[in-house]
Amino acid sequence: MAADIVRLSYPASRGLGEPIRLALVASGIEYTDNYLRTREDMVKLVEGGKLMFKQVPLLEIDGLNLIGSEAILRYVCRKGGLDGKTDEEKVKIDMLAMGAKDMVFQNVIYSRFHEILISKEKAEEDIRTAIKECKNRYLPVFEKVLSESKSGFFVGDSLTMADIVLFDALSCVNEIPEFKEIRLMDEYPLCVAFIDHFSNQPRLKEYLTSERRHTVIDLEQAAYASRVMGWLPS
Ligand SMILES: N[C@@H](CCC(=O)N[C@@H](CS)C(=O)NCC(=O)O)C(=O)O
Repeated sequence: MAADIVRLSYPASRGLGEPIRLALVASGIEYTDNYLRTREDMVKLVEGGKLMFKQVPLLEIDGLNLIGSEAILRYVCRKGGLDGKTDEEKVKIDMLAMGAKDMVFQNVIYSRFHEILISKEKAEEDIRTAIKECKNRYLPVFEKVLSESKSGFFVGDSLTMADIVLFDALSCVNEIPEFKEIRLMDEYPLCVAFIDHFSNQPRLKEYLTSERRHTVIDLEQAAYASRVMGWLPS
């Protein structure tokens, strides 16, 4: 592959790939998606030797094979100048990004996989926990940080990695049917306004309204990703 080609290998879903896609778009870095559609695609990639721990996402960029979603995201954000201007900004970005990721991955996104791989009861328990955690631990904090922001962004006066990971997490919470049903986000108007603010940023607006933007995870996507990863038989 030519050294100037940037290519992201991941299933055709948001997952751990989406913040990387958003960071590439926000940084103005052109890339192609190498969607893993089948188990064979994943096995071929593993056998190709580019995946340090036999896991995706993989970003091929600058002649490097980058793995680890957080390492990749930081690399892209550094290239795009989205990594904060001072040490204080950088550590705030990391802290907020960690909270945002914990909010959605531990219970919300895993619930879809648990429904397929474990049971519906486990998935329902995940969602109950997720609602409690969102209300008691995460969303009030994000709302407060935004109430103190003069720029409309989470850290400093311009878009950073914190906004990318927060957007990924908040848009997931905003779109998940169980959360919509109880109108969870109505209690956090600044978080809702942030989703809109982020969606209207240059370059991101075009991406988010294009067919390249995947829908929020559902059971069908979880089953597809599970087959690609080998957690379910093909
Ligand atoms: N810590 C890694 C986790 C990556 C990961 O679990 N990737 C999954 C897909 S979402 C995978 O490739 N699983 C295949 C396997 O574990 O064999 C990261 O953040 O990139």
